[in-house]
Amino acid sequence: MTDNWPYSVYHSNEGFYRFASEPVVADLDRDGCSEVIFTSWVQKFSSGLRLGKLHILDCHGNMLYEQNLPAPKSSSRHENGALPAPTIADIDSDPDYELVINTINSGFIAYDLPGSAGAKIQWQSGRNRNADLKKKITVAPMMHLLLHK
Ligand SMILES: [Ca+2]
Ligand SMILES: [Ca+2]
Repeated sequence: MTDNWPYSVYHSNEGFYRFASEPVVADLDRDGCSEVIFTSWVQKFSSGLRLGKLHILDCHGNMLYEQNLPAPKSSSRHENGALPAPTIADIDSDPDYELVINTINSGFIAYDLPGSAGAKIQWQSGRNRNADLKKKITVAPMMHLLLHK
């Protein structure tokens, strides 16, 4: 299969700029070709509605899935999107993983990742901590920053 890297989220026919978040990586269906999962956000607008998307690419940079993120919660906002990397985690204890996304104008959202129960998670979040999930995480340095601001 032909590689489609670099993958561009900007398409001039949309008429506005679209930017991409950091990615996470997982072979969701364990076919040996890892999926690259990220979100996008859009140029600010004063009217109309422009939405960022959830993007899932295959290991060759071909789009497998794209879906608009929700509309802004406030009617005074005209755009939505997500800047940080999504996080892959099982948040409801069903067999499949979910994708948790921090959006600009609609809060935290979560999507099911159907059929992902046996997924091979390679890069789980923006601060990838899945190298050893059983290992205790130390947050002391960040706590220090927060407490002594
Ligand atoms: Ca795959
Ligand atoms: Ca789940």
